[in-house]
Amino acid sequence: MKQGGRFAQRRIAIWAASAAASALSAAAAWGDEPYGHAEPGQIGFQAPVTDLARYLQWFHNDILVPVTVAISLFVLALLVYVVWRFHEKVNPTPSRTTHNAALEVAWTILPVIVLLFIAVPSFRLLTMQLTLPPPDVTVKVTASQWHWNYGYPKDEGNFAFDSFIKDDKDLKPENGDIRLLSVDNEAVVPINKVVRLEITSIDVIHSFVVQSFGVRVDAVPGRLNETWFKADREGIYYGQCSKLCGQDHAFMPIAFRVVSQDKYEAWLTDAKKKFAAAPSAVRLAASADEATRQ
Ligand SMILES: [Cu+2]
Repeated sequence: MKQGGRFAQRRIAIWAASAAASALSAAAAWGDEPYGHAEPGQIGFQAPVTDLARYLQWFHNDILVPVTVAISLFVLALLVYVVWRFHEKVNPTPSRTTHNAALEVAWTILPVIVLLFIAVPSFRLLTMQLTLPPPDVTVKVTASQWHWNYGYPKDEGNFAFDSFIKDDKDLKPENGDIRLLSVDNEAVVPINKVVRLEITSIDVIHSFVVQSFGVRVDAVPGRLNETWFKADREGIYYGQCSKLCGQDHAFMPIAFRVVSQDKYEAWLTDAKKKFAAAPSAVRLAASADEATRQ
């Protein structure tokens, strides 16, 4: 019995020590999130590079998390108090009260106030997401099993290209390649410009997510969804398909490179030549689909 008790004590001590250590390392990593991709052990968001993502992260970190923690602690405190104050020895004859008007009004009104408090920034965020400013650049994003296709419409060059995950053997870490995120062809957009994304799919539902932009939109076959971002930092920003779409769901990363206007124009000139004649799996899949229908 004593032996078992000592083991249990030791286990609790080890558990507490490891919990404290992981909390400390998480606290140390907090506020130091990398741009554009996640790192092992990270618990916060990836660093934001659009006003929308900054607002979204403020809403989560400074409103939702504190409200959730406060309510959880309040309910926990009530439970602990009830267990301690009303257990059989302390309170042998229980009260037979079934109603308390003041208490009932309070537990109705207080949650309403909490919800209103959350609703104001929440609706502001929704408005920001859904109100599209006049776009400078439009990119058509088409999802398919299991890669992305990026199309730049007529006024930008009228070309489209596929973007596939890089095989492990093709990775060049010295060039900043990241396993499971780097792709053969990145989408390139200019800095400080409103980029409109038109998002669709040619087979099943996928989901386009780039955390640093604060963008998350489903790619639905037969439907054109729209979103936007305006990145204010150059760099490469990764995302992943976030809707279970089949066996290679985890292997269709999204990669957007944000560059200066000059570099963007230079890329456009090259890309027009490179991709104008290149076969596109999206076009191939579409024609195969037509063939089966005939
Ligand atoms: Cu997918």
